[in-house]
Amino acid sequence: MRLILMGPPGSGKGTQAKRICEKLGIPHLSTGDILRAEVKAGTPLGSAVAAIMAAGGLVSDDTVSAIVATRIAGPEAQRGFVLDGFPRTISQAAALEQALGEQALTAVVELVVPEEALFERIRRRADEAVGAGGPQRADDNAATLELRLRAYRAETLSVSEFYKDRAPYFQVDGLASPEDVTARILEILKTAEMEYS
Ligand code: B4P
Repeated sequence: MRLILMGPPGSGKGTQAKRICEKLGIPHLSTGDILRAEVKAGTPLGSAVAAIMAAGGLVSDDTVSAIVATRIAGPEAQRGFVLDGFPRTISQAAALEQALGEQALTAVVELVVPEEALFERIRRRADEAVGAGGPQRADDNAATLELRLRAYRAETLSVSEFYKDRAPYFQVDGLASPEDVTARILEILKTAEMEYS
């Protein structure tokens, strides 16, 4: 099972990837989570990317592509994986294709959520983090979300087009409840596995 979850920032990729991975027992490869862990640990990589992430920009293709290539070659990814937040550019998609070699993608699922709803979700997540007494994500505010959306429109929208004729590609209404979105993705995976394996 090799799934790519796509969608704009705040569309629920992380939320859904966690649920699907728990259900299927496969690793959740989130480039955002991996990079945030590097920032938190104060590694050289974390120090190099912290400002880019806080400003809503994209980390370099070479950096994220190398991280993903190492993870998908690892033993824990041999049964499959869910990629969340990668690829975000055509160059990353080409690097992934190379890293996968003969291994086909089971499905590429795009979560569709209108921009007004994204602002509301990010505001809620920031409020919840503060309410729980924890730190709020450096990029969870309206001004930075606007920049993340700009990066999404400029770089990532074309990745959807890239996959439409290269892999089983599906769009899912990301405005539905988290439970309904998960159910729809699982249904897609079941059909895709039967049709394309
Ligand atoms: P990411 O960590 O990938 O963050 P994201 O796209 O903003 O969020 P996601 O879509 O996962 O939202 P979530 O489920 O949490 O990236 C952060 C940064 O890392 C990037 O800006 C970039 O700098 C860097 N980066 C990462 N990958 C990179 C790459 N490949 N190349 C270059 N740079 C890279 O959901 C958001 C909120 O909505 C949550 O609060 C959740 O509770 C709520 N929600 C989710 N589903 C819902 C639903 N169905 N209904 C109502 N609310 C819902």
